[in-house]
Amino acid sequence: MSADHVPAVFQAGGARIEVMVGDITALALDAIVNAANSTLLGGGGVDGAIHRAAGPELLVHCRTLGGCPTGEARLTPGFQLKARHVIHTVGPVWQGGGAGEDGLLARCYRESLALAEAARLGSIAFPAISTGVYGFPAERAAPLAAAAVLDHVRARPLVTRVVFCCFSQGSANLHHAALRAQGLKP
Ligand code: AR6
Repeated sequence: MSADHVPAVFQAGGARIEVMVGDITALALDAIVNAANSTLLGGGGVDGAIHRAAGPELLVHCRTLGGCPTGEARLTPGFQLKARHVIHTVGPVWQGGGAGEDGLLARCYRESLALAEAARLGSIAFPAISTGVYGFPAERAAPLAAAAVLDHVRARPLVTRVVFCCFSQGSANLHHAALRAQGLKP
C-alpha cells in the first residue's frame, strides 16, 4: 500500500472512519483512547504522552479507579487535553498468539466503543493498541482493530467518527489495507 493512500476517509454504517498519521494527544475529539497498563497509573509510549498532555490531574483521577483488567476500558475526563475524555484500555501483552491475545485486543476496541456509546460520545480516536511496548504484531492487530470498529459502527449509530491515529506511515498503511480488505473504499 503506498503512502499516497494516507490520510484517508472511509464511510461505514453512518460513520466516518479516518486513518491518519499523527500524535493522538493533539486531537480535539470527544474521546481519545489510551493504550494503558492495568495499573492505569501511566507509563511510556502513548500512555506517557497522554498523561503529559493532560496534566497531573489525570493521574490523580486514575488513582481513584483501582486499575483495569486486560481487555476492559475506563472513562476519565481529558483535563488539559483538547479531547474532552480519555478512554483508557489495557491491551494484551503479546505472548506468541496462543494466549487469547487476538480476542483480548478486539475486546479493547469493543469495550472502548461501548463506553463511548454509553457516554453518548460521537467521535473517538484510537492508537494502535498493544503494538508498541506490548509487542503485538502490527500487521495482525490492524485487521482486528478494523473489524471491531466496523462491527460497532454498523450496529450502533451514536459514534459517527472513528479515527485510527497511527504513529507511523507503515502503521497507517496497515489500517488502510485492513479497512479495504473489509470492503470499504476511501
Ligand atoms: N500518538 C499516537 N500513537 C502513539 C503515540 C502518540 N503520541 N505514542 C506512541 N504511539 P505503546 P502498548 C503508538 O507502546 O504496546 C505503556 O508504557 C506506538 O507507536 O504506547 O499498548 C503503557 O503504560 C504504537 O503504535 O502501547 C503500557 O505499559 C502504539 O501507539 C504499555 O506501554 C501503542 O504503543 C502498553 O503498550
